[in-house]
Amino acid sequence: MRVHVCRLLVRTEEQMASITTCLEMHPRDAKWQRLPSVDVCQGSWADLSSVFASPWRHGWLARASKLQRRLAPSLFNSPIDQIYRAAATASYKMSSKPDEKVYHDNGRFTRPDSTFRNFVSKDANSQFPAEAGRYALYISPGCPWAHRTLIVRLLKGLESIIDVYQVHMTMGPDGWYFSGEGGSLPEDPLHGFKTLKQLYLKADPAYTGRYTVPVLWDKTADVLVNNESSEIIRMMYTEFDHLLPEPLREANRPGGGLYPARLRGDVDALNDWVYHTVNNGVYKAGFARTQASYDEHVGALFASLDRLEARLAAHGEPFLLGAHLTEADVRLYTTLARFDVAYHTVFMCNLKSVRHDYPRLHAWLRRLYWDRDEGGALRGAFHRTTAPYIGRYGHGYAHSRWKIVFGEAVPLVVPAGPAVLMEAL
Ligand SMILES: N[C@@H](CCC(=O)N[C@@H](CS)C(=O)NCC(=O)O)C(=O)O
Repeated sequence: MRVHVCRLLVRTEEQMASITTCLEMHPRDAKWQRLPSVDVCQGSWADLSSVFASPWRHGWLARASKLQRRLAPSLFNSPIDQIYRAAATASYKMSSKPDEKVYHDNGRFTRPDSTFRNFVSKDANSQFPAEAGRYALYISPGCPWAHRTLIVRLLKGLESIIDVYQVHMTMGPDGWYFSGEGGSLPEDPLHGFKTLKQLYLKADPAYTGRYTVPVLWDKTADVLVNNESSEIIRMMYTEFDHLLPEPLREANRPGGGLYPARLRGDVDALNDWVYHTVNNGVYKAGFARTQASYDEHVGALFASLDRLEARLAAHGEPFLLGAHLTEADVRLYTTLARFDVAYHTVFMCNLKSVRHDYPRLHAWLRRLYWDRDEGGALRGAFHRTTAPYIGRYGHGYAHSRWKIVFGEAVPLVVPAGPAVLMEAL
């Protein structure tokens, strides 16, 4: 059975604004409940306002924007009585736990696991052998997870080996799309697609998860290899080394590379709590839909930033794990580069700021950001992947929060500050 959900968005009492959502769900969980949405949709303005008072409204809003045009094209620009008739035939269900596309569980932001988990290998006989020109990364430069892959691609000197295809800085109704604006390609250069969703459905027509960046695509086999940034960057360290000049190979990097055998336990341990409380912690605070969830996660976030600051103070070395850059630095960097300009303002992560309250993290951040030496050890990787976009992070996050938390039901307002995006060294 297919179940439809309708949401009416009312801007003023006089003017029925539009139906912005009619979305379809597949009841695969016995805990889902049937709720009396039909009455609401058929009803008066007073009844409509009860939709927005409903504890279920956030679930509707979260699902709404991605699916609306595909599922309800006929409801767009319809006369109001047709909308009511369509709505009267609709009903909705709400899950007590998130499915692949749902971000919230009782007001707490949850990030579903990535789905495509194959690996490129240096072994020429493997399913995905490392070859120059064979792979492409689909990215949005605003996304911190995609940003990891951009940094490592430059750190490793993989520019001529792995292509980058950029989508628009913000998502549309169907998620990421190609716009031809602000560095985005006009369309997917391999298939002519306009959205990332089309690419995911090409990879797997039965795919029901989120259409996330980054995506590592195999151009030769025309398949999606992997959409998990933490794994994509690890492939990049070692599996392409035979295609690179000697100095760029991991074995020849200072300290033994980005994920050196002697530090693996330490890198993994650090990554683990930094991921949960910092990288993803900012989202748990910024996308929280209850005060309790926000309070909990904002507290954990700043406790971890304090811990990172104390760590740098204790060892006095330039990087998180000592004298040399490791993966742990790359993973923390993409969050801290966005911190004062987006998470502090838009995500309300504002107990402290990096620039005013964390002198060592601030120095660490600025050293990475301001290193523009393309011939140096860092190859200007942090600056080149951040500076062109940092001015748009605030807008990007305001837009995401507007979609995910407010379901686009309020005007989008973007904070102006801070006036200085990254302070000088
Ligand atoms: N675990 C994934 C997370 C990727 C992710 O969540 N990317 C976000 C952008 S920052 C995305 O594409 N979201 C699309 C959506 O939720 O529809 C990774 O690290 O690669």
